[in-house]
Amino acid sequence: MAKELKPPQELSIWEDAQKMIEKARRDGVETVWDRYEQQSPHCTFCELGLTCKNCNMGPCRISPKEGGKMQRGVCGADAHVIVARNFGRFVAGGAAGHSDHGRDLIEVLEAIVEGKAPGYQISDEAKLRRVSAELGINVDGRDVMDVARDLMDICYADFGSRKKEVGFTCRVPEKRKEIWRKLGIMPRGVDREIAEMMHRTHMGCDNDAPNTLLHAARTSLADGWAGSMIGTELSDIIFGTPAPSASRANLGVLKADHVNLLVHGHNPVVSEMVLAAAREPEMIAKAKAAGAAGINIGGLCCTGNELLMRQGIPMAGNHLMTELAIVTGAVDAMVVDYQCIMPSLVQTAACYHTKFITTADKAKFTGATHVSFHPDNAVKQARVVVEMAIEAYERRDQGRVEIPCEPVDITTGFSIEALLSALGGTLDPVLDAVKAGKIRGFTAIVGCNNPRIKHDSANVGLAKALIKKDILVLATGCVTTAAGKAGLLMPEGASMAGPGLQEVCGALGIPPVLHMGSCVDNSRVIQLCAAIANALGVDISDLPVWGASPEWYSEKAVAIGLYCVASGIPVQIGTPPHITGSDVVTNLALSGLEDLVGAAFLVEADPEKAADIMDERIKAKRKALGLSE
Ligand code: NFS
Repeated sequence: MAKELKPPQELSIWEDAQKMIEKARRDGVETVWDRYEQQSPHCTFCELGLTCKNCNMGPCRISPKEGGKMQRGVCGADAHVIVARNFGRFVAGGAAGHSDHGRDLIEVLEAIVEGKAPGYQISDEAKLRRVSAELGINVDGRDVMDVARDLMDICYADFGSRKKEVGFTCRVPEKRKEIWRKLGIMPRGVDREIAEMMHRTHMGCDNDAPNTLLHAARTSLADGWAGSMIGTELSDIIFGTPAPSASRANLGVLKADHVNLLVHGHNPVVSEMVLAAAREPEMIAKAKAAGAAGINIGGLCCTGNELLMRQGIPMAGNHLMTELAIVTGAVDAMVVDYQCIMPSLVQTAACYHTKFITTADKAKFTGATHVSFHPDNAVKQARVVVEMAIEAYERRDQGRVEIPCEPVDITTGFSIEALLSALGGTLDPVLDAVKAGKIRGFTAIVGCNNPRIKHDSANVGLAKALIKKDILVLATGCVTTAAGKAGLLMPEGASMAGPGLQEVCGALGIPPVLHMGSCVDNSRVIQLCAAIANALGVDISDLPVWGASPEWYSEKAVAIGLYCVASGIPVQIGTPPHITGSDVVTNLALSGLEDLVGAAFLVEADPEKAADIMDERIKAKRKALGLSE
């Protein structure tokens, strides 16, 4: 029997989402919330992490309490081993996603160096030289392409097995590296740690849950300090380092009289080229010839964040808005690369005139139109994509179009470089504000949406609760659009902050929530924490900082959470991963890691309660640093 539909007001806090959920129901279009209801209640064994499909003696599902005695899988694995193995592979999946994205940027850099990437270039030569010098490359007086070639080699080597430590650990405080070395979790090479995790979790290998968990930490560190960091740094070098700029957000960024082309996915390698093609006079003329006023590019999810940070392109929405964007009837084409792209989008697009276009050979969708992108053909393929959008526009039924609201203003572009330059070249003004207690601490709120949680309620709730306590919030990924729609990415949003943060925002003209980029750009967050720790001569775990992912859903989010924790940054999450079937693994995550790496996870769904707990720790950390309240 069909379950009763929940009112849209219970599913999302946003008017644009609520209206489009209603329209989807009117149009007979299924959404993620419908499928979530159909899947509920979820399998308890799976929720607890107590199912194993790693071999063909199974699948097994075990009950830890059956008859008072621990059940075991056919191989003999107990709950702790099964949970740890599953969790380890989950982290490896996330680390692989970010890092393979990073590798794609190395390949673009390589193609640039070899002159085989028309349309791509070194946009920030100063950053190329700065980052290369940090990694020990001689940059003085050398040709830019020679330096780029050396950087490319070093980055490729970070994926391999020849190193004892990945390159960017040069940014990590010495005390932290000592902890990693002592625990045997110093990241050596991205592919190596991921492959070793797959090996360890094969039947009959690592059958000691804490040992598996430590390797999960190592794998995540390879993501944060290598795969993701390479992704961020090379994106800045190739496409430009973000600087503060103004933009807009929500479904109101769609324009009824324009060709609307949404970019979705993660890697700027595709979306930057599509944007460049859409700006070509020839393409604009074609759009006008088709009766449109112009071509409007909007962003979704993290590739949206990438274009927002560097090009000021407006954000149409975050993860749970991707289907609803198409439901407006105004999206002529959605072009995607990889990650966080719901397979359902093919069906959603088929309900309208929307052309759904895939671009990555490693992420094809049955039923989509595939336009294969590579560094050597990207310029040409981007034009093909834009032309498809224009053609689709001609088929658009304006009678089905409903753009549900007006866009809101946001500011973006707070890379570390931009922050430093806004502060006069040094972190001192921020450190002084921290010492004076005007900024009591920092929290990076990162990640996703999840239909388990009312869309954006926790992302926005936590951000508001923290800024009220004079805790400066950094936003990345899908939290960006949430914070933006709530008015928190504008300097005026500081009126919602506590008096200290209000004063700092007023003096510097910044919002209480700073947009630092995509999820890969969480590498900026750990780099910033490391820089602050180094400036104060302490470890990262001594700082009054938190990470948070109130509405996380993805493997990548867990990899981020774990690399933050392993780097000494405690992390709040709204829902637990599938580990609660093992008390050994759960206790390690919630408290045991504190003893090992000086930080652990907090699972608290209520934003106000979470903010209170986070505040207590910030108080304690401030006190330990000798800072007053
Ligand atoms: Ni991050 Fe980006 Fe969004 Fe979550 Fe997905 S887009 S990498 S995983 S859902 S923030």
